[in-house]
Amino acid sequence: MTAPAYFISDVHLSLNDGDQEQERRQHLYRFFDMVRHTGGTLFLVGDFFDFWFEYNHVIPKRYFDVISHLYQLHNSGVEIHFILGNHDYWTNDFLNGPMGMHVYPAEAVVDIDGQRIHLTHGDGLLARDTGYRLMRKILRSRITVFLFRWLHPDLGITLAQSASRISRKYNPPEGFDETRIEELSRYAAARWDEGCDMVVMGHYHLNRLHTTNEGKSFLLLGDWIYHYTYGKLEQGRLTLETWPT
Ligand SMILES: [Mn+2]
Repeated sequence: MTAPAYFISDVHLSLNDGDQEQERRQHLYRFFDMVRHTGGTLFLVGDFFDFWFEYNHVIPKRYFDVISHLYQLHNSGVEIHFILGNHDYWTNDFLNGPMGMHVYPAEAVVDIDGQRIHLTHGDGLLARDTGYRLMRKILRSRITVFLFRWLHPDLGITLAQSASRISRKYNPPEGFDETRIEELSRYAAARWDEGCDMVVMGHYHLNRLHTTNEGKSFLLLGDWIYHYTYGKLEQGRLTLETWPT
């Protein structure tokens, strides 16, 4: 894995490709151009797609241009690592097959630029997420995936689109941010104790970088809906950057 390393999460690329979505994608492709220019490694830290489900013979065609940009980036020599999130967990053999991406169904620990990094999308980490963790188990179970796969893709993808719209409505109110960050920081500290230097996480749509005096870092990546933030690791130093929009 070569430096610099870039980290983005929660782009939530939509299957509804209106003007706003096209504009978001243009920002993303300009970001990809920058990564191609510097070279290095790109980490997608989950919920890159708002909905990704691979059937045995079908992938969502509304993502054709995204897929093609990712493929060009891969072909230019940039290694792409995809840590799956709660919106794009259902991969099969396409992204890590012909697309040449490294796919991680749960968290990943990687060594790059002299740093050991723990990467996780971050969903289900809070104590209050008990109900969510159960739902996640069901949604990811072999039987659910098997049954969903037998729905016609036009029906399955439409169902998933409306489910994703509903789950977006139930985001916790802003006031919880500080307590959530405190709880997530404890998770990060436990990973530091295990020997990791940096913990990088998405999901919460919060952008925050905390570095201790000992040089340990915890990065919450924000998103590409409101914040357009990304992480960059260069010469052993982790920064939180904002893409100009
Ligand atoms: Mn998420």
